[in-house]
Amino acid sequence: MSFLEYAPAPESTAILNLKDSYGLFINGDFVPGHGTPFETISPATEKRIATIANANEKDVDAAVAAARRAYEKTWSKLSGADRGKYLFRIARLVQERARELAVAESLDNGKPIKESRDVDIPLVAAWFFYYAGWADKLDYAGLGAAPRALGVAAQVIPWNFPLLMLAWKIAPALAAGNTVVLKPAETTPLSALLFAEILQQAELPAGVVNIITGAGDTGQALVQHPDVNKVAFTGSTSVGRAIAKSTAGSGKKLTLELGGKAANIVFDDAPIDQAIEGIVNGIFFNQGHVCCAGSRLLVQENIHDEVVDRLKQRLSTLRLGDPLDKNTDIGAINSREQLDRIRELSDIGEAEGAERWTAECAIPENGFWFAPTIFDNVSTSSRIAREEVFGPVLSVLSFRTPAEAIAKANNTPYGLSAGIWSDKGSKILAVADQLKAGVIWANTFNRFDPASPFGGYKESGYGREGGRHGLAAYLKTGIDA
Ligand code: TAP
Repeated sequence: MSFLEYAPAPESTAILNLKDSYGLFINGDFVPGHGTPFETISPATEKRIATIANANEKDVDAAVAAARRAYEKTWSKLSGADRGKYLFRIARLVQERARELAVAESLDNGKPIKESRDVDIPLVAAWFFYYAGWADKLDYAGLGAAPRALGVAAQVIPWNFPLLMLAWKIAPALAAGNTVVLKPAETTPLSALLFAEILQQAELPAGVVNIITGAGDTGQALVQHPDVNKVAFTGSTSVGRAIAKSTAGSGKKLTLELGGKAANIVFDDAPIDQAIEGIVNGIFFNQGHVCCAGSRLLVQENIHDEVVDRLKQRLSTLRLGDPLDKNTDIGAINSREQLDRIRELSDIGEAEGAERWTAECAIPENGFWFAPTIFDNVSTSSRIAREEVFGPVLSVLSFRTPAEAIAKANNTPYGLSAGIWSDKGSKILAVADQLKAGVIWANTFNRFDPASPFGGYKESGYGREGGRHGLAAYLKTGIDA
């Protein structure tokens, strides 16, 4: 089969006005860090983008102290309506600078520009607009009478949706009246630093949000700091477990958004065309670097061959390459470390007997890349069926009856999300009722909305982000008081 050739359609980076080096954003200003600075690179080219300050314990102390001062002197004194005005202002500035933020995100993270432009950044603005609306209505959120802010929130986020995870953390924290110290991931600090410039533009009072860059030890110093009241973490289950241990008994309120191994269940009465698109979106969106990715396809046995054949055809049309090209479907893997992990788990999958198929595509010379891959006939005990690959790799398993599909879907230590594809509403509801997952999509996948709570069961963590449930994580409510 031959395909139309696309001309390159690269998004210009001229809109970016990047500095050569960035300091830590503490108390409203960029200041030097006391740790050894590091470089952030483009994963698509391995070229340096900027030098980034590294926060050590002294810097973490300064950031927490700034957040504490701002909490006591300004932020807790403002009315909800006034806090809301700042959040609306931030949301509008994100919209105004959307193109610039999308280019920065794709450059630093490696995700396709069409995703950062059409999904990440619009959702960032939506999250700030949504929580701006709640800031003066906390008494009516159904969380008990007169809920109160907790104080200083320590927030640590991963690299897969850098600015969106920042919005999920900062917007509800500020709406609820808390101040914040946030640490972005080491490999993707850029959009958080541009966001700090937006906070200056919005004239947010100094110290209300502080952004400190660094690696895992900076995150560890932040979450263990004795003067934080709340810890919010998104990342791997192993780090989440360590944080749960270190905060136990400290009185800090904790929410953990961890990994997942979602089942995407396709019944034989499903609309197949839509299901194929949904499976592709479920696992190949953002190179599969998605905690709620539909990484385990459970397909009913009598349509297994048709679905797998059509998936292979569809994957052969995906375009892998320059994240800044508007035609790109699959961008770069975020880091060499992550690429090594995807390769290792894929090799294990093959060694354990699953049938490996990889879409044919040209891999660029520099940068970190992994072509879309399917493993068929995967056994439930195989490591690629149990562990999070966090890459563009789909494991296919089959089932005969709804009961078998449910048992296989729930056979995982995780419980973040799931998908069901069927023509019958009653079947969808009956199956959804028995799946142990925080979010269940029906005849769609990977849909996000600020009004809808998101979070997991079991090793996927606890607490919810989004919706009024997301506010509860940042408030002392009747239950806690
Ligand atoms: P992690 O290695 O856990 O890193 C997450 C963040 O924690 C990063 O900022 C990291 O800093 C920092 N960190 C590392 N060690 C720490 C420690 N001991 N104490 C405090 N902070 C520490 O995860 P990752 O590899 O970046 O992200 C991938 C994982 O996140 C996947 O498992 C994915 O499923 C999960 N994830 C979950 C969700 C939700 S909503 N459930 C969303 C996105 C991602 P450095 O990056 O600088 O090392």
